[in-house]
Formats: sequence, C-alpha cells, structure tokens
Amino acid sequence: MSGAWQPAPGHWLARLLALVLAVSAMGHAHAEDGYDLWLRYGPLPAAQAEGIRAQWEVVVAPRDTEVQRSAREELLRGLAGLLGHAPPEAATPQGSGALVVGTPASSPLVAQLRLPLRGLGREGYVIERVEHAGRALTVIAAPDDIGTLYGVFHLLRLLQTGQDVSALAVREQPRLQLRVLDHWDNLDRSVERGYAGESIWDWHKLPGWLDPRYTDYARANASIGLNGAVLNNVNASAQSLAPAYLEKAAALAGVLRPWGIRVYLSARFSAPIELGGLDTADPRDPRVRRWWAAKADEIYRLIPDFGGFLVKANSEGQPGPQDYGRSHAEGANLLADALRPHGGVVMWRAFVYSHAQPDDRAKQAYDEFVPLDGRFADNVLLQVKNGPIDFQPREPFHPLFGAMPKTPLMMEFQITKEYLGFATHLAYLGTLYEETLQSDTQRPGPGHPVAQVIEGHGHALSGMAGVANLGSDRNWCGSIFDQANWYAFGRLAWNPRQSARVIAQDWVGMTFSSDPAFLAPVVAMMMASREAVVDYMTPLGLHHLMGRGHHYGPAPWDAGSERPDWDPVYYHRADAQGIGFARGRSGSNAVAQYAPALARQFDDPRRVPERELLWFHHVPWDYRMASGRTLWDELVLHYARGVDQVAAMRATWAGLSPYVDAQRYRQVASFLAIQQQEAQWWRDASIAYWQSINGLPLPVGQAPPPHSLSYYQSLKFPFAPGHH
Ligand code: BDP
Repeated sequence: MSGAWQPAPGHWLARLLALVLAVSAMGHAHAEDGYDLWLRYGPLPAAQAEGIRAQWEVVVAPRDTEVQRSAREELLRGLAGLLGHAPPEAATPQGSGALVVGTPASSPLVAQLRLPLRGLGREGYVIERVEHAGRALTVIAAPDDIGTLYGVFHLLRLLQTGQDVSALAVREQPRLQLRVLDHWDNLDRSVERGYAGESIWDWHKLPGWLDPRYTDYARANASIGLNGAVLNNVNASAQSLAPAYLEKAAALAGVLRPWGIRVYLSARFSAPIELGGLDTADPRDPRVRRWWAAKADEIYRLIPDFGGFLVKANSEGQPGPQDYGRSHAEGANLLADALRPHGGVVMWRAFVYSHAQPDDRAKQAYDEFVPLDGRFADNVLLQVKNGPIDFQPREPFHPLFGAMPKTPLMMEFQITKEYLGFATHLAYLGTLYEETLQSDTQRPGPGHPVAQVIEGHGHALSGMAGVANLGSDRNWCGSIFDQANWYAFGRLAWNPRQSARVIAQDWVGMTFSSDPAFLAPVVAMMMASREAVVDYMTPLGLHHLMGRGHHYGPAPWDAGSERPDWDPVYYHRADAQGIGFARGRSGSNAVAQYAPALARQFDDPRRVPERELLWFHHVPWDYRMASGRTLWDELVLHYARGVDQVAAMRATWAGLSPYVDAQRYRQVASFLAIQQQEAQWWRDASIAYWQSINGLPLPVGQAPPPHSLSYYQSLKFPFAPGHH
C-alpha cells in the first residue's frame, strides 16, 4: 500500500475520509475484543487527567537495560492511554513535579533520595511522594530493575482504578518466590484441558518467528507479578528437551526475560532412554546421572537463567523413579543434582495415585510423601494441588499442607476450568483460591493457614503454580471473565493473604469500568459465581461426577472404566440408603491425615462443615441437616439454588449493557445463556440419576427433570475440547 495515492491533508477527500472514519468509529464506540486484558489504559476523565499531568510535568526513567526499557515503555504507554498523551521525558526533574523511576544503581537521583529500600528483596519496590529541591516527586524506586517494573504496573493499576495518587506511600514485596504459570501445552499446539484455542507457543515457527503476542503475554504476567512459565505439558514429551526444542525455548526465554519471567520445562523422567539411547532411567545409574548433568549444561548454555524442571512422575501412567524401585525423593534429587550447579530448581509434583492401590485415592499422596519429608535436596519444591483429589469445584485443603515441615511445599491451582464449566461458565476462582489459602491447617497448632505454609518460612524456596487458561483465542482465555482467574492467580501468588473481593474489584475496574453502578453488581456476581457452580455440579461435598475423559457435563452414573478411581461411582457411593464417601475413622480414615483437632471435627458428621459433608461421610438420604430438611431435600435445593444464581447473573448482566462495549457485552451474555442451559442440565441429569437410586420424590415446588435418565446417559461428546 505504500505507493498508493493518498489525499493531501486539507484536500476535500481527506476531510471526507476523516468524517467517514469518525462516524464508523462512533458506531463501535468502544468495541473491544478482550485482547488488551486488564491493560487497556483507556482515557481517564479529563479533569483527573489534567490534575495528574500537572503533578508529573516530566517522566524521568532510565533505559539502559532491557528490564528498564520494559518499565519505561509500559509507563509511557500507560500514561499515553490514560492521560491522552504521556508527559515528556527528561533526564532530570523539571517544573514543579515529576514522576521518577529507578534503582540506586540506575538513577543518581534515586540514590540521592535514600529511600528505604533495605529489606525489600530483589523484587520489591516503593512508590513514594517526596519533596526534593523544591519539587514534588513521585518516585518508583527499587533495589533492582525488576522491582521498578512491578512498581510501574502498580502505579498504573492505581490510575486505572481511579485512585488518588497524590500522596502515595506504597511498600511491596512478593511473599512467594516462584510465581509460575504451568502451561499444559503440547508441541503440536494442542493444549491439555485448554479451552481457549491452540497453544500460544507456535513451536513449529520458533525460533525464527517471534509472535508479538509473546511480548504481550509477558507484559500481562509481569503486570500481576508472575515471574515464571513452564512452557510444556506435565504429561511431557521427551522431545521438549531435544536440541531443536531447546533452541525454541531459548528464543521464548529471550522474549520473556525483559519482563522478569524465567522459562522452565516439564521434564519426562524417561528422557535418558528416549533421547539418550540408554536402556534405563534409574536414578542410581551413573550413566543416567551423567546424562541429566550434561542435559542441564546444554540447557544453561542456551538459557543462562533457565528456571528448572517441573516433573510429573509415576502418576497416571507417566514414567518415574518407582519404575526402578526408587522413591520420589531419589527421583527428584537426581534432577536437582543436575540443576544445582546452575542455580535451577525442581518442582516435583505430589499428584500421584495408583489404581492398583485399593486405598482411598484421596489418601495416597500423603501416604507416599510424608515419609519422605527431609529427604529432598534443597533445590526441590514439592508441588501440591490445592485439594487431595483433583481440582474439583470444592475440595478441602490438601492434608500435605502443614504435614511436611522439612520440605518447601508449593501450591498448584488450576486456572483453566477443567472442572468448572470450561470457558463458557462464569466462575471467578479468586474465592476458591482464597478459601484454600485461608484454611487453617492447625499445624503445629491453630492459626497456621495454608498461605503461611506455602510462604515457606524457614525454607530457601517458596512458590505457587497455576495451570494456565491461555490459548491463541483473541481474548486469550476463551472468555472475558476467565481473564479474571489469570489475574487473581497472579495477585495471590504475589501475596496469598490478599482478599479475592479486592482483587475482583481491581480487575473489574481495569477490565471494564470503576463506575460503582457497574462495579458493585459485577463484583457481587463474581463473588457468588463459584458457589453457584458447586451448587449445580457437586453440592454438599460431592466430587468427580463429570463425564469420563473429556470431563464435560454430568455423568454421575459412569462406572466400569479401566480405572475405578476415574469413575464417578467411586466417589459418590450412592445406594438406596444414602450417599457420600466415608472418609471418617470407620471409613477410609482419610480424616486422620489432618491435624488431630481437625481430624476430630471432620470425623463428626455434625461438626464437619456441611459444604464438605459428603466428601467425608456416607449419610442416609433422610439425614437431618442444620436447616431441619433431609439431606435429599437439601441436595435438591442446592441444585436449584445454583441454577437460580446463574439466572440472576444473566439478569444482572442484562441491566449492564450501557457500561460495556457491544462486543464484550454480547459474548458474556451468550456465555451466560450457555451456562444457564448447562447448569440446568447438571441439575436435571443428577437428580434423575439420584432418584433412580433412592426412589424419593422431589421436595414440593421442584420440577421433575424434563427427560428420562437414559436420555442424559445417551449424550456423548467425542469432540469436547481440551481432551487429547
Ligand atoms: C487432571 C487432568 C489431566 C492432568 C492431570 C495432572 O484431567 O489432564 O494430566 O490432572 O494434573 O485433572 O497431571
């Protein structure tokens, strides 16, 4: 197009063109596709923008290193959007006030100001208002460049959410060291449990083509404080460690590094066989040890700041040290030894269970790992899922938290909604994360929440991992509201003590609008949304009732698969008398894995929280609940409550169209309609099945399922997404 004729400015055609463009832009005044996430930097109200421009007549920011350049670019980009145009840059403050960014090393001015940077750690920062040489300065200062980047994002967040920035006194540092997204992405670009399109990593075109999207990915992560990315699926292909793929990973590392993000890889335990041509992967075999050491050397030659390995071993068919009669600790230490000279870590997953083991699946990880406490090398973290089964809509916290004081335990949350309705159901997971993090392990005594355990007091390492919900869909996450789950995960990984509600408020303000008439109902809807999913899918402690394999939709009747511990009937144990998994002392005794006081509480059906009743107890259908109703009636009412809540969310959203651009409004509205249908389906199918077992009538006023049980059982979904 460069050679095409263009009318000169002022030409009648140019004016007409401008008019046409302006009119067509009005039609889609704020049409948005969600690509910009919470980093939209839309214009602030004019008066506010004016006030801020008067405060910061110039911006003083260094640009010598790549991280400094990221911080500066983001700041200018954000201010340009928010204020209409960014203040000019200057080498030193001018006028009455300035915005100053830097570290004592990068900025003589910051060095001179002697701000209290001590004790902030490498990634912390302060934002302060100081008077200097007759000027009012707002200073973002940090011990290290990366802290200034986090500080810039913090300041931009305050501006985006309409907060007063005239008298700031912010002091922040992350409470966890490793804040990581785990991508379950395969080399063919499929994403295990991914509902947002293909993998964002275009492996085939790497390293030659660096999609600009990688930079936006890094910006988004840095904006919420994430500092690591495991690029490939835990069900790993050994090929990820082959030279060609390491080169591709190195190219990605080069894009992510200026944003403070390190690259990690999932390592397949049997890689010495598949790639190295050895006949064993036994951790005690010297050839195996040499192979891993050489592999680590090779990786660090290409990626000097490589983070380390994530490993799923002896779980769901993956190879591992137990194939050679060795323990998980020996397996983890093998890799840890190879990475240690380079400063890398191993994130060894505790998600192990075996169908050959007849004992309650919920108990297996604890039984396996507690005896290994103290046997892991000092650069190993044990990565533990939030609950003892598998990312269900609700689980009690995993009993390993607090039970391995000599080992750093890292939290693993799922951000992708494999078990909470895929991309279309609106379910804000901030409340799920918060519930787990704030659960009191009561180890060694009351007042020791899970958040404190993962903060790793007394350990050199700490961390949180989230299974990413990202793909190449234009809106990244498959839905606008799923962006909130990525956002909330990052904020909680930075500080696991934060409130899910405050995080939701920030997200809504940045993603849509801070207008209270919009923000209040949307936050209320988000805060209630996860409980709605629990209600219509798995109320009162039920779990693992979804369709086999793809995990889409209800299938509580499912039985007889190759692994009983993948069958819903294994988990609900419903019969004519009652329902629930007996995990009390007279049952599997899983309760004994919790601190004694908690074990006693969970063991008592009268004291266990009702929301977890059927997780821990098999109780009769006519069991009396706190409400005075029978369990059966209560269960049916929970289903109804879940469906009603979705209807209420739809109604709320319908009233909010004036505040949202048409494109995002419509997608959310359509997805809520899908969610309502599917919530109803979960309710109807579940009730039809339970009634086939208990023969009980529905409480007065509850409509019978519109179809027969066999209809629901006949539904098949061979092409449901995320299942490979
Ligand atoms: C399960 C998923 C499966 C994962 C597994 C894991 O269904 O795809 O491989 O978790 O975490 O929830 O390893």
